[in-house]
Amino acid sequence: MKISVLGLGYIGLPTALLFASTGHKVVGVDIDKRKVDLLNREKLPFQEPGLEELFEKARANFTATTEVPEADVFIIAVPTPLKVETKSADLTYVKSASEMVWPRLRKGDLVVLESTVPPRTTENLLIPILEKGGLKAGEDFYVAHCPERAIPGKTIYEMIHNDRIIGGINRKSAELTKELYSSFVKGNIYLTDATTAEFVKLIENTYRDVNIALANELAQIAEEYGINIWEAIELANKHPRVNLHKPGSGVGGHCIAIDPWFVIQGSSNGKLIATSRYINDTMPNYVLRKVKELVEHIKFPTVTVLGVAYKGNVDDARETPSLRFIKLAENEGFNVKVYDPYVREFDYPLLDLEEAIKDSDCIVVITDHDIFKFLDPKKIGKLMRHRYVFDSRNILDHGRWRKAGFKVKVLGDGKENV
Ligand code: SAJ
Repeated sequence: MKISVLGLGYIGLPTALLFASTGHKVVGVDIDKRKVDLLNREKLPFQEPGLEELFEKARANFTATTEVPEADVFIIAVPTPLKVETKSADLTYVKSASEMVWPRLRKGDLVVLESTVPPRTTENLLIPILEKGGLKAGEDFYVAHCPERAIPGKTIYEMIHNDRIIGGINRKSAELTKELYSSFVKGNIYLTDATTAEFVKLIENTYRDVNIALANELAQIAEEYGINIWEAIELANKHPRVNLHKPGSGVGGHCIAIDPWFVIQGSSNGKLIATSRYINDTMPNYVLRKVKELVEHIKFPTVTVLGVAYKGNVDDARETPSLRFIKLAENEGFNVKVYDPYVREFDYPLLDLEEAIKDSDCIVVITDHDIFKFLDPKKIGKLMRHRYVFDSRNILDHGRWRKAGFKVKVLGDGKENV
């Protein structure tokens, strides 16, 4: 098959290379000329475990370009960001990619939308554009939605091994897509209609968001009762049908903090989902309130934020709760210094550890990087002006920090600051 993949980002590029590595001829298309040039010079535009090796295997069957060529299959894997003002999907890129595809469509071709989209996007937006040339979807050419489910950091493994949901606009579209993806997918492939597939992808992430919000609300309630939420959750999860998630400083990333809005944007329901978004989005406010209690006697305190990645052990700071925390803290007159050994690009200067903790009054752990567990509180304490630490992810060895003279507060531990 000749496959054209539109959008060579975190999902599009690995997808294109997986198809190429199984013998298909793949042309990757991106509007970013710099990225295209880089790929044609055999360099990768970003890092992901296993991507180098995959590129090596796929190279003979892969080229990149800025123009959509004729092909048997078109896969659209462009971003669908959130429009912040309206809390709805920005479908500009899906539209422009489809506009690039229709002039190239021939009878018998297949178009697959991989991008995460609100329900009915395939039916109401994609198909009308693709039919502009006079060919009829479902008869002259085929269309399906095949959302990715891979987690950053394990993208390639999960693309191959996770189960897939494929939603066709008719049975033939779904079956053709299944046959195609079977060339590298080892997980089960389940077929449904396009709108259901769109919905399924979104509700998976909504499930996570709502459950994290529940954990965050319970952490705040436990705090009021003087109960340690971490112990309580561990015990509750001994129940065979309970799986409470972890509380923390909030939810970031390009999926879980966004997809729930796509579920409710076209619905008159969605109170629980919107409230969950609100709870998770305002966790940085709660963390700041608790930090303020900790350092209330210090005038113009300096706090050190540990971690700006949206989750532990990754270098990705998109939608990170740390940014909100920092802005709120600055508004309160705090001096904020930031340390994250993984993240390269951020809105605030990223300092080295020593600079970040020097003369600081309080350390605030926002991201659960494993590396923070190995910090030496004795050494750190010596550099600080006051020894306070707020652990929003419950990852530090608190006994050790207390022994080094720190006052330690853990989110939702139900204790006075000890
Ligand atoms: N978090 C908590 N408490 C928890 C779990 C996570 O506060 O108990 C926070 C994390 O710190 C992070 C955020 O939630 O800020 C999301 O992290 P994550 O690891 O749960 O998810 P993502 O965004 O990296 O990837 C998700 C995955 N979806 C699900 O697990 C349902 C992945 O499978 C999807 O493919 C991906 O979104 C996507 O592309 O939609």
